[in-house]
Parts: sequence; C-alpha cells; structure tokens
Amino acid sequence: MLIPLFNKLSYRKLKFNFSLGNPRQGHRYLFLGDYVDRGSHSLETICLLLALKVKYPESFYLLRGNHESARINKKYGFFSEISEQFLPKRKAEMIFFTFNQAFNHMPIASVVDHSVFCCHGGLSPSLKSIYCINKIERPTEVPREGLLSDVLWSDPDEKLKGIIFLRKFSAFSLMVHRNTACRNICKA
Ligand SMILES: [Mn+2]
Repeated sequence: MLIPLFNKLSYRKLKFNFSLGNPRQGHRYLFLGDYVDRGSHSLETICLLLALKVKYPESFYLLRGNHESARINKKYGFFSEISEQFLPKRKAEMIFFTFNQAFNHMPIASVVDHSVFCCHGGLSPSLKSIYCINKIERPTEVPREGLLSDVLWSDPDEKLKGIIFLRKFSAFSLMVHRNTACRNICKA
C-alpha cells in the first residue's frame, strides 16, 4: 500500500490536495507534526487536519510534533494567532487551552509497512524497544527530557550523515534486532 508522507506543511498545499473531495481510495496519509507555529495559518491548518481526521479516521493519521506543546506554541506563533482572531482574551485562552488538550492526546510515533519507523524528531538512548513508546501514558505534556522529549526533539546532526547517525544512536540497531523489521527512519 502506498502511503504518501507529508512534510513541511503549507495550508495552501494541504487545502489544494484535500479540498477537491475524498482522499484517494485506498490511500492512507501520515503527517509528521508541527501543524502550528509554522507560518501564518496555524489555525486553518490544524482545523482542516482535525476535520479530515474526524471525517476519514482510517485515512488520516497525525503524529505529534515538538510544536504541539503549550510550552512551545505559546511562544512561537500559535497563541498570538488565536489572540488576534478571538476576543476577549479569556476566550482566546480557552481556545488555546482546548487545542493543547487535544495535542496532549496525539500519537508519538508510527511504524509503516512493518519497516519504517516514523516520528517527528528522532531516536533516543531510552528507546530500547519500539514498545517503549506504547508505555508512554497519554494525555501528557511534552516533558523537558526523557523518551518523549527525545522522539519529538532529537534532530540528527547536520554534519553527520547516514550510518553515522545510526551509530550515534545505537538504540535503533537494538530495536531492529530485538523487536521489529524496521530498517528505515522517517522524520519530519
Ligand atoms: Mn519541529
């Protein structure tokens, strides 16, 4: 099954792809996070994605990004956008709080076709097994450190490529041998 993965979301592109009708028959779409704070249409983007998820729950999957966190999106644009569109301030705060409650429920990672480990950030020394992620209780804020924080935040070092990245995080090869047939990582 072909599963297109969306990266670097733009509201216009998203709307163009999905406003013409149903998702393509048999396709499932996995989004890798950061639906807010990434431009001027955070509200429209997250509302459209949530609406698609509600309407086509078997076709749309939304993983959590590091900006789906109140501590971050209060500072980097989402809260300002809500405050500009909703008055009084108390109403804006309630809308902001409600979105972030939803973000606290979002899934953290996914395995596609039994072979591709997908997440927003990267690996973690605490990721000894892919099943460690299932043990993270939700709803939860993103803590400042630990497994959840690493999976959402840990970007590979730009100076290090390919296998060096994997060696740096030997947890991945442990995961491959112990638990799954994962051979690749897909990150935002
Ligand atoms: Mn990010």
